[in-house]
Amino acid sequence: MGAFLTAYTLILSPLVYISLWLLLQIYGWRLRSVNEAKRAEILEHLGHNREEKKRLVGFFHPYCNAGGGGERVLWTAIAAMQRTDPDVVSVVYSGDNDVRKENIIDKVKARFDIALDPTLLHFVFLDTRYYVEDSTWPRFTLVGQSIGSMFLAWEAMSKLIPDLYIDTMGYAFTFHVVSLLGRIPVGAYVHYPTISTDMLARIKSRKQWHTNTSAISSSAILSQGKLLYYRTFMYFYAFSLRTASFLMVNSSWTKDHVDAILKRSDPILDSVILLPLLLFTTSFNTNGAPEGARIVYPPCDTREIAAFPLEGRKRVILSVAQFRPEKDHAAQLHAFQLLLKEHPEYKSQSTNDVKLVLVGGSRNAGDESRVESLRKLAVELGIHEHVEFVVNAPYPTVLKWLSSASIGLSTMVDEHFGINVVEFMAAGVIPVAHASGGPLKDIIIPFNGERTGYHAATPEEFAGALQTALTLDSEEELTLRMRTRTWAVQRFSEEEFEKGWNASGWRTWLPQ
Ligand SMILES: *[C@@H]1O[C@H](CO)[C@@H](O)[C@H](O)[C@H]1NC(C)=O
Ligand SMILES: *[C@@H]1O[C@H](CO)[C@@H](O)[C@H](O)[C@H]1NC(C)=O
Ligand SMILES: CC(=O)N[C@H]1CO[C@H](CO)[C@@H](O)[C@@H]1O
Repeated sequence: MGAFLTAYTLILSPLVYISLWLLLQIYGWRLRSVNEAKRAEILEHLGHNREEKKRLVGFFHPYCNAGGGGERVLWTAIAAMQRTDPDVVSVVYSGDNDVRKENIIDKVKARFDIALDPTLLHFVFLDTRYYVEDSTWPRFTLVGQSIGSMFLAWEAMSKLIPDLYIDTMGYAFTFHVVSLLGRIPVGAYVHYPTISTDMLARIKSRKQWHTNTSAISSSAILSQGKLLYYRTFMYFYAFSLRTASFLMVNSSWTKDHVDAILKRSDPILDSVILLPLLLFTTSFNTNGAPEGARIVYPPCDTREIAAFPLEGRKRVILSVAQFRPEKDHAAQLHAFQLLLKEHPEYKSQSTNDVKLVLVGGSRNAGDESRVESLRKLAVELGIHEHVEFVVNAPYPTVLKWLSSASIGLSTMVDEHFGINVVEFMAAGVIPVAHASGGPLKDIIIPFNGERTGYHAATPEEFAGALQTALTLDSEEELTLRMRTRTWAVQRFSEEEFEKGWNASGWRTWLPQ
């Protein structure tokens, strides 16, 4: 007990904090004082002479060579910056220290068709990426990875301090390290909140969910402990996000969550935690992102799809979705059955017949058995002769369906985004999607006050929307296809993305 009390008073002692704070200040000051030389050396290495005044924008993206959607955002942003701001050198902090700069640039060109100027791009390779790997933190993953990311950012700042730091992978906890050691402004592009208010609510209602273990959820005490863990984590996460000078998010869904987190208040934790924290934040900018996060949609590559002819489409209702449970393919079959029941003429083997085609990937045995039960369901509903399953088809086959179908069907509830719906639209396929999530808020919305597709929720509404889309007169139909394409291509274009970055105000945070 005595030892415990001593430890506790020690932790709370202002002296401990002040010494720690002093040490950090001295350390940060030392890092900053040797930074000028490092900077000059890098710029010289890139072929810029000393008279050119360059500014460095750092991108924290430890997995920059992964080739996914997050990387497309990163490289599109950097390419745009290189085009419009030749006095800015982009610095990418990457853990891919087994590859060379040229390899990464070549891969970006091959994968995304984005050409990067090597003279305006520098890589800082980090050796401690394992700190943020899942496998390093089998338990307490959230906290483990977050603390790990702080160490990774420490390595980053000890190697080079830029003029502005932008996190593009969702490591909000790194902001503190960067502000404290580098004394520079911080911004972020958030794809997905590290923890969401939904998660907290779910634990509160003590529902079991995907990271549960039966031992934890069966015990009330442990469940309370878990709630406290997530709540404290959320507290620190919100605290980190608020230190950012600007925040961008990739969709309405993410914006809703990030804004909710920014607005969240937790007076109890405030009184326990905030005071010591403030000591470390005196040098921070804490006025950040006052108006909340700004939506900047990631650019979608629609070039090939948007060249498909709009006329001469087959009477095909197309679904493009992995055979995962949440995609709710069964709802598609039920809606289609209703449609055929009300319009038996669509079953006739004439020019009038309508077909439902389900294109999708099957990743594992679970998906496979799902496809089997969907086939059975089609037989039970008596529509199997009008339904075709296209499982694990190569991409050219998917494109062939996109170029020939009339209507695109998507039934997933609360989909965060819905890239398949964007692809329907760019292809000129009239979308009919569930009235929720991204398709409702971000994608199928009026363009110049006119519709770009249909929403539905119940099987009856889906059948009704399909019927409406099938019976448009040919001029109306062509106009709708054209509008839906124009809208999708424009809204999710690189130009719109660049406008969003401009509007984030990143330039105003650079030293003049
Ligand atoms: C935003 O990022 C998340 C996580 O990577 C992704 O699931 C979602 O589809 C993205 N949204 C958009 C609009 O790309
Ligand atoms: C973004 O801003 C830069 C610099 O002001 C400008 O050159 C560029 O055209 C802008 N891009 C868009 C898409 O508005
Ligand atoms: C969603 C989920 O994985 N829930 C699991 C929670 O834990 C129980 C007991 O281990 C499982 O049966 C659930 O499937």
